[in-house]
Amino acid sequence: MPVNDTLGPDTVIAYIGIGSNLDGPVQQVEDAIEELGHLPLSRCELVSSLYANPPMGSQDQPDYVNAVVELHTRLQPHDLLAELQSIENRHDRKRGDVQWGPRTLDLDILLYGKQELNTADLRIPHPGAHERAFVLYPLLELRDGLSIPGKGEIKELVKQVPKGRMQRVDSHT
Ligand code: A4P
Ligand code: MG
Repeated sequence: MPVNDTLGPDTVIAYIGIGSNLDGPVQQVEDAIEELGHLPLSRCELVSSLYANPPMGSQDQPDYVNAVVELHTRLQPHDLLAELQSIENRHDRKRGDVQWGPRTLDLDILLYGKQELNTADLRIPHPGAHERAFVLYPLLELRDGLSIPGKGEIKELVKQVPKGRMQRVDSHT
């Protein structure tokens, strides 16, 4: 599973889902992409388009902007999670008690190589990845041959998940 990369022989290809629906979501997502590029032992290899889409969960919140990044990394999964949470905190992320409530920035580890992990604070693949349009379509844009371990090929999974009102947004850069 680890690939031989300029970062070193134990590099893993991970996919990070980015979401925001508060305080200037396009800018939040663009800033997060920039910050992901500066993570230790990591390189941001590919970035999907930004997509605007209706909220999953309570409809009483603004639309989301979502994107996915391919990150080559030598960080172990829990170290990567800690780095993502510190980026979220820098974006003034408030953890409310409403499930799937609005947020300035959410960073999820969608895939970490082909690894499957089920611990109290980290589940990989992300448990919602295979059924969410805002995850599957950006992943498909990045790599058309990808699979979600335990779930199947993304190009097959998208057949069950309509795009709905999801649309690309122009980024500022
Ligand atoms: N955690 C477990 N596995 C992971 C993983 N693979 N990646 C734990 C990241 N974190 C993971 O996350 C709660 C806990 O999940 C973390 O402490 C971590 O240990 P959180 O970010 O604090 O809370 P959350 O994001 O509200 O929880 P949850 O249930 O993971 O929500 P989701 O699945 O992230 O969904 N609608 C649209 N259109 N677009 C969105 O991006 N996002 C959500 C949140 C709701 N609706 C949305 C979107
Ligand atoms: Mg999350």
